[in-house]
Amino acid sequence: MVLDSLAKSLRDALKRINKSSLVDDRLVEEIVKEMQRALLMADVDVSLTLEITNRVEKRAKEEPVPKNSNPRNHLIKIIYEELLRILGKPREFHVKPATIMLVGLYGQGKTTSAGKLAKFYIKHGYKVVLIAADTQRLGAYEQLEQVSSSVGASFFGIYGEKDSRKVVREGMEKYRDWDVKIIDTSGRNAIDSSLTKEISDINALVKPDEVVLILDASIGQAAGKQAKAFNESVNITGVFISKLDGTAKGGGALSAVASTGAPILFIGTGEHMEDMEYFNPARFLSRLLGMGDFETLMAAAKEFQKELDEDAMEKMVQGKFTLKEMYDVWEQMNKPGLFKKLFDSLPMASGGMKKDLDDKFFDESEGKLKKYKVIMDSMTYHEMENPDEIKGSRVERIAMGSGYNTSDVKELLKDYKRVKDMVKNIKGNRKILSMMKKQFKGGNLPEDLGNLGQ
Ligand SMILES: Nc1nc2c(ncn2[C@@H]2O[C@H](COP(=O)(O)OP(=O)(O)OP(=O)(O)O)[C@@H](O)[C@H]2O)c(=O)[nH]1
Ligand SMILES: [Mg+2]
Repeated sequence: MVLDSLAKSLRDALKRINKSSLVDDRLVEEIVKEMQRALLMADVDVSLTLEITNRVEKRAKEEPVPKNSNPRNHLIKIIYEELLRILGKPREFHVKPATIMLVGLYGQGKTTSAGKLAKFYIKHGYKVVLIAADTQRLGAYEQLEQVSSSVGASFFGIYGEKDSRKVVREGMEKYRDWDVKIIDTSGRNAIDSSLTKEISDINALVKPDEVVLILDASIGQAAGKQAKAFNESVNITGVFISKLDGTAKGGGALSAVASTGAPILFIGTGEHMEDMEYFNPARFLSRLLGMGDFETLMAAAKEFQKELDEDAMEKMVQGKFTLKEMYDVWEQMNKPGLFKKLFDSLPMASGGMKKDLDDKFFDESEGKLKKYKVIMDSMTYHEMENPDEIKGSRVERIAMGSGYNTSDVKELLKDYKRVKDMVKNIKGNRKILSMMKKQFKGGNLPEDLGNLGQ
């Protein structure tokens, strides 16, 4: 995960709050000190760090605890809200046909991010072309061509052409009917008049829907100055912070950019083409803190309540949990991710159980659920009720009947066993069960958290 050490310190602080029997001034002061240390280590600006932590301290000491909360949750809520302030406001972003110009200094990750964006749009079903407007750097043409082919996007460039405007003009004309056009422009060592002119010219030529500035997270707070300078000369619509995976300074980059008012649209979390995320401050922070995703949780809890009757959770854990039950629950929720969302929402209580379930298990996509359904459809009723009997030739028969491999059938059985163990765990733990039920009713969640994001 990105910002590992910041995440760890903040999580430790929250754990400490959760474990303490009393929330008093001393605890608040210690937590505030810990936060200061963690934020400064992550390169967050000193005065911003002090501003945030002073507010935490003041609010924690002065604000009365609301009736529907308790001192511990209230302190956590204050920390969450104050940290959220430093990540800025999310910008609404719709995935739709668009012309996107990427700008930035040398080596910030423009070309790589162009590929990631292309892949992102292709996944959404759009036809994408990448236009090689970096006519300055040797090898830029080949690099973008290679990136395009690796993500399955079209590529346009004029080999050896020095005039980027010409390339862009011809590319835009030739790929007029393409849904998404991404223009990879050339960098410079610093923002100078030649760069500003080149970008302004292309801007005037194509009138892009988005001008996205790419910033390398490892430059830390300096990202803020760059964002400001680019914004003054070319009017950027959003920022893509790349390489957040490889630096402890990410907190500095994120907070400094956010403080300029330029919205952070995406973050790059690795060298591979799928290592990109849409940036939502609330979601990012919740994940960083290991709190589960409050926003998603609120939505998921509502859905869950709608789909399952009040005691369904209890029924699920009390009755016999066979493949049939698992199928029904999945069928009812019809969203494989929901289970993880709900589970993630129980940060502290479920720690022990969570370690049994790695991310891979939860990474079940729609595809996996569909696959499992098809496989289960090839089982007899007896097999669904007695999954332990599915062995040897039965596995082969089910695989044949479903059109999948025996390894897929075995994978399903393995996942079933893990869910079953987890359910058994919940069953044996009344405290967790009642907490889960409470969470779904929203009782334990600060009510206004759902509105903090968008
Ligand atoms: N770990 C990591 N590496 C990244 C990420 N994004 C880009 N890189 C790496 O950063 C280096 C520079 O990336 P480019 O995409 O070539 O940067 P650029 O801005 O196009 O560079 P110029 O065209 O030379 O100005 C490459 O080695 C990329 O693999 C990221 O999110 N994580
Ligand atoms: Mg490049």
